[in-house]
Amino acid sequence: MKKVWKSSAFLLVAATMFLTSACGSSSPASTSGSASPAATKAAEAAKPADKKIVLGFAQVGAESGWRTANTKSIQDSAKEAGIDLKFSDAQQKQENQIKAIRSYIAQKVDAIAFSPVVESGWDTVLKEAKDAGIPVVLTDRAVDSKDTSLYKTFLGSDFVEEGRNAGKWLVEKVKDQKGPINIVELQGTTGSAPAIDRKKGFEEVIKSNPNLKIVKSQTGDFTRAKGKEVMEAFIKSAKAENTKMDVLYAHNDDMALGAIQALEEAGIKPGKDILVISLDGTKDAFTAMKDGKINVIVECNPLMGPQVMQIVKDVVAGKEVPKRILTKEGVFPQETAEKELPNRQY
Ligand code: GZL
Repeated sequence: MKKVWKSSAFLLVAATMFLTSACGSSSPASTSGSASPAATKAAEAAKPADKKIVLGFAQVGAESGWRTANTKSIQDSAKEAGIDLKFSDAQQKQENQIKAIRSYIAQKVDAIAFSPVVESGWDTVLKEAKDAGIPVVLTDRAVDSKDTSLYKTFLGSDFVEEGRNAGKWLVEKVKDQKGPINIVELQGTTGSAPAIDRKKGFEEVIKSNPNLKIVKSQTGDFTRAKGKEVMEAFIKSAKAENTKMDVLYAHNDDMALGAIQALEEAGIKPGKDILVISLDGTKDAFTAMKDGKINVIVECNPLMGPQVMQIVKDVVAGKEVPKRILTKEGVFPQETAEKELPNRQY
């Protein structure tokens, strides 16, 4: 009975919309011809229970172990939730993500979710989605839009706190050590929220110890290959300048693992000759930490698929969701590696 009620309500709302638009439109281009957002929302809310939600997801790329795990979590959870997922991989290019969002709008999906590769440059396309009455969910990374009505919520980690946690571990670790203590930093993708905020949080904490100084800092674009390449350049220039490198702060595991390869090839023992701090918490990084090559991992949880799907169902049903939803994560020093490794799911 409920289903019949649902579908007749749906027809009633749709009929109203049709009549409104037919009466209102002087030309197909005129905005008065489109149903009001309220009518769209009402129609969505009356979506027959058996009609599958269609979600368009624009993923950053496949640049790291973290991203691969995040993609799997999104895809598995959509299947589990009975949501029809349209998925795109932007190969870390903003223009590809914008293209994908525009195609989801054209396909009139029920909702759009994406992890913005960089913070800026989203207002225009998010406004197009809003004007089309399609709710947008930010996952993993934030945008710097001033207009927060352009998205329903941002579900992701607090990257500044992750940076602070990395800094706190280091300040404690070297509190009795004489200076100078030189830090080299492998930053994530330039302009991305995690790169900006992990740097910000780390610097905020280490300034409490004047012995700690970031002497080299460059992006490794969150990839293993680039992390190795940049670390090779750091090693070369440190040798030429005769400066020591005491700490590596890598914004993700893949860059840390690439850097570890470069260090070992140069005869430098990672985790011993140079402290290694990494973020994410992938299995490969925990294995390296168990082998003594990483000193601490600050976790960043990619397994947000179930939460994303629940949020999508809520926003399509017209329910209010919190503007900011935090993912939960921990800090794992080297001595926890052996015990924690079997628990790692990504
Ligand atoms: C963080 C995520 C970052 C990971 C990297 O939430 O955006 O992007 O730390 C990934 O491994 O490439």
